[in-house]
Amino acid sequence: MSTEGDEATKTICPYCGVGCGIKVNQGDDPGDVNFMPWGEAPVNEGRVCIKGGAATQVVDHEDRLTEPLIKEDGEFREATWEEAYSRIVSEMEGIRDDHGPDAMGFFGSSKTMNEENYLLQKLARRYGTNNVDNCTRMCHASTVWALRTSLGAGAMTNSMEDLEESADVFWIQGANPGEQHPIANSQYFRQAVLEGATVIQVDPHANKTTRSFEIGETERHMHLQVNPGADIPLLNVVLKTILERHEAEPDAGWIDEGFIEERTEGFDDLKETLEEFDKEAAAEEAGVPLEDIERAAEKYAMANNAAVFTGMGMSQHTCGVDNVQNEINLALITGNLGKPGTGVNPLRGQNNVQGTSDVGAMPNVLPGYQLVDDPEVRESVEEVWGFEVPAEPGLTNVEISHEAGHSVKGLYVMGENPVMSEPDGNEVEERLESLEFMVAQDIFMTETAEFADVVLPATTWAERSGTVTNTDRRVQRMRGVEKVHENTKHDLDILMEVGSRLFGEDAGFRFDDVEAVFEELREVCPIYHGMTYDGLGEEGLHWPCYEEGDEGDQFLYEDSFDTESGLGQIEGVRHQPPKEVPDEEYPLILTTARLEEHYNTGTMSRRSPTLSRQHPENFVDVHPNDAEAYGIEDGDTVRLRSRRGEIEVNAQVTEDIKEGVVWTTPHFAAASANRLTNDVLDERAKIPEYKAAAADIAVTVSDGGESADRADPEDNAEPADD
Ligand SMILES: Nc1nc2c(c(=O)[nH]1)N[C@H]1C(S)=C(S)[C@@H](COP(=O)(O)OP(=O)(O)OC[C@H]3O[C@@H](n4cnc5c(=O)[nH]c(N)nc54)[C@H](O)[C@@H]3O)O[C@H]1N2
Ligand SMILES: Nc1nc2c(c(=O)[nH]1)N[C@H]1C(S)=C(S)[C@@H](COP(=O)(O)OP(=O)(O)OC[C@H]3O[C@@H](n4cnc5c(=O)[nH]c(N)nc54)[C@H](O)[C@@H]3O)O[C@H]1N2
Ligand code: SF4
Ligand SMILES: [Mo]
Repeated sequence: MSTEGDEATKTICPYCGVGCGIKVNQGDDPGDVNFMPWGEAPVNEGRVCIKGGAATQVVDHEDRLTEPLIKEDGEFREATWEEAYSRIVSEMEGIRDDHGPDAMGFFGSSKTMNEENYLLQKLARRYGTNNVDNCTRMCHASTVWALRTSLGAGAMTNSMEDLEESADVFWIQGANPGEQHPIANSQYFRQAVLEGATVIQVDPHANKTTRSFEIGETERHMHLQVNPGADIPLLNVVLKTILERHEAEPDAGWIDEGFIEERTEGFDDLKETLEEFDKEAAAEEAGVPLEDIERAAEKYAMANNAAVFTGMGMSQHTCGVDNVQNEINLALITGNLGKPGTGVNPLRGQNNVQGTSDVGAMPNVLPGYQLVDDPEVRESVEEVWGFEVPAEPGLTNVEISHEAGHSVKGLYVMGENPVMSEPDGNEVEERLESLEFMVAQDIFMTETAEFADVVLPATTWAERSGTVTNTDRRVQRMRGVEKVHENTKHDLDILMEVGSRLFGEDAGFRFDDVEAVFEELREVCPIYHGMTYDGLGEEGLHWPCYEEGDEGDQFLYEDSFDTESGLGQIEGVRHQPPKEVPDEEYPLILTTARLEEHYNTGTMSRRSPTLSRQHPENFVDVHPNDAEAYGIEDGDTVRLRSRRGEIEVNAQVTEDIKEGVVWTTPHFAAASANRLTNDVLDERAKIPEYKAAAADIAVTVSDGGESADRADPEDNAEPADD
C-alpha cells in the first residue's frame, strides 16, 4: 500500500493525547525525516512541546528493527516476511486446534492508528476470542468505567476550547498537564488562568504544573499535597463541607438544587454516606490540613464554572472507579456538568488511546463501546463482518499476562511493552517465558520483544497514513512520507496479510487502502458513522458524529446524560486504603509517575538525544526528613525495594515530594519502577495500583563509599528473569 506525501507532510505528533499537528519533511534517504511546525494545525496552531519537536529523531535511529526475526535455540535470526507469516499462521492455528481460541491473547497499540487497531480486534474476534485489549487498561480504565456508568461516555465531558473560554476553576487531581499534556496546559489552561481562573492541584508531588501556575506564590491557587491513595477521604471532606455550608446558607449557591432535582439521582445515598463521616480524621488520613481542604471546597463550589481534571493519580488505584465517581459526585451536586467550562475531564494519555478504545480493541466492547455481550449489538456487527462474534467478554491485558502459560498459550503484541509497563515486571517476564508462542510487532527490539518467537519490524508513525483520535474526541488524519525504512512494513499491511492467510482472501481482511478500512469502521461504529475519511480534512471532526454533517460536540450532556434513565448517577463512596500500606519492614509509600521529556517505557524517548539529555537515567525523589532518617544525601545511589523486587537509583532529596512518600518513574529499563509495583487490580476496571505500594530504601553508595545498609547484599542481584 502506498503512503501519501508531499514535500512537507502534515501529520500528528506521535506522543501524547493532545493531538498537536506537526509537519515532517522527507530527506534523501528512507527514514531521514525532519520536523517542521504546522502553523495552522487545529489543536496547537504550530506550537509543540519538547517531545513534539524531537519526535522525528527516532525515525531513522540505528536501533530500528529492519528485518523480521525468528527465534531458534534461544537466538534471533533474520528471516523473510514469508517465513515469519507462515510461522505465525501455523502456530496460531495450532494453538486454536489444541486449546481453543481463548488460548490466544491480543494487545492492540495506542501508538498505532484507528484502522490498525480496528483490524487487530476484528482479527482476534474472527479467530474466536474477545481476549483483546490495549494500554487504556493500565491508564484510564477506571475513569472510563465511572464516566460510562454515571454519565454515559468514557471520554472528556468538555473540550480544551470550551474549558479555556469558560472555566473559572481548574480542579486538577492526580494529573500533571504541565508535563504530560504541555500544549493543552500552555495553550488552553494557562490562558484561562492568565485571565483570572483559579487552579487547585491535588497531588503528593510538586511539579511543572505547580510551577507553571505559580501555585504557592499567591492565595489564589492551592496545592493540596495528599497522601497517595487518600483521595476519597480528601474529596469526602470537600463534599461534606459543601453540604454543611449549604445547610447553614441555603441560598448561597453551595449546591445546585435544581440540577440535582432534574438531572441526577442518588443524592440521598451521598448524604447518607457522609452523615457519620468524620472530617478531622479524614483530613488526617489525607495528610492535608482540614482548613485547606475546606478553603479549596469553597473555591470550587463558588465558581461560576468549575472543571475537574483527573489523571493517573486517581485512576491507577484499586479504588480507581470510586475515586473518579467521587469527582463525578462533586460535579453533579454543584451543577458543573453539561455546560461549557465544567465537567470531569480525563486528559487521555497516548496519541491514540482514545481511538484504540473507540474502535473496539477492548475485551468487553465492539467498535463504538457497544457491549459485546448484547446479542443485538453482535448481530448488527456480524452483518457487516460476515462471521459470528464470540459472546463472552474476554480477558484484559493484565489478566492475559497473569494467565500466560496457564490458560493463555499464545500472545500477539502490537506496539506495547508489558515487561516494562505492567506491574510486577519480574512476574510478567516469568509468565511470558512460559508461553508456547509469542509475536511482537514493534519499531524497536523492546524488553518485551526479547521474549517473542517472531519479531516483526513495523514502520513508524512518520512513514504511514491513517486516523487517530485525541483527548477531546477529535478524529484527525496522519499522513506518511513516501519512503520507508529498510524491510519494514506498515502495521495495517501486516495485519491484512496475517488475517487473509489465517482466514482466507475473502474473509474481510484485504483492503485497497487505509480509507477502505475507515469506511468499514464507520459502518460498525455509530459514534464515527457520520465521518468520511476525506471529510476529516485538516481540522478533523469530534465524535459523536452519527450522521454526515454532524459537527460533533464541544461538550457533552447539555440536555440529558447517556444513562438508562437519562440522569447523572450520584453514589457515595468510602475510603479504601491501597492494598499495600506501610509497615515496619516497608515503611514508605512508593508512587510512580512521569517526566516531561520521557515517554512511558522509554523505547522512543530514551533513544532521542534531545529527550534523554536531562534525565539519562532513573532516580527517586525523597523528602529531606526521610533522607535524614535514612542517612541519605542528595545524589547518593540507593536501593529502592518492595516485596516484589528492587532497583538501584540516585536519590534526589527534595521538598517536592511529601514526607513518607518516595516517587520514581517507569521510563528506564535499567531501573524500571515496575520491578517494584503491586499487580493488584481495581475489581471492576481491572486497572493496576501503580500509584501506591509499600517500599523501603537503603543507601548503597554514598560519597564516602559503601555505607551501613539495612538490606541483605544478596538482594542486590539483578532480578531473575527465568
Ligand atoms: N511527557 C510525557 N507525557 C505523557 C506521557 C509520558 O510518559 N511522558 N504519557 C502519556 C500517558 S500514556 C498518560 S496516561 C498521561 C498521564 O498523565 P498524568 O495523568 O499526568 O500521569 P502521571 O504523571 O503518571 O501522574 C499524574 C500525577 O499523579 C500524582 N500522584 C501519584 N499518586 C497519587 C495519588 O495517590 N493521588 C493523587 N491525587 N495524585 C497522585 C503524581 O505525583 C503525578 O504528578 O500522560 C501522557 N503524556
Ligand atoms: N509504574 C507505572 N507503570 C505504568 C504507568 C505508571 O504511571 N506507573 N502508566 C501506565 C500507562 S498510563 C500506560 S498508557 C502504559 C503504557 O504501556 P505501553 O503501551 O506498554 O508502553 P509504551 O512505551 O507506550 O509502548 C508502546 C510500544 O509501541 C512501540 N511503537 C511505537 N510506535 C509504533 C508503531 O508505529 N507500530 C508498532 N507496532 N509499535 C510502535 C514502542 O516502541 C513501544 O514498544 O504504562 C503503564 N505503566
Ligand atoms: S503536547 Fe503532546 S501532542 Fe503536543 S507536541 Fe507535546 S507530546 Fe506532542
Ligand atoms: Mo496512559
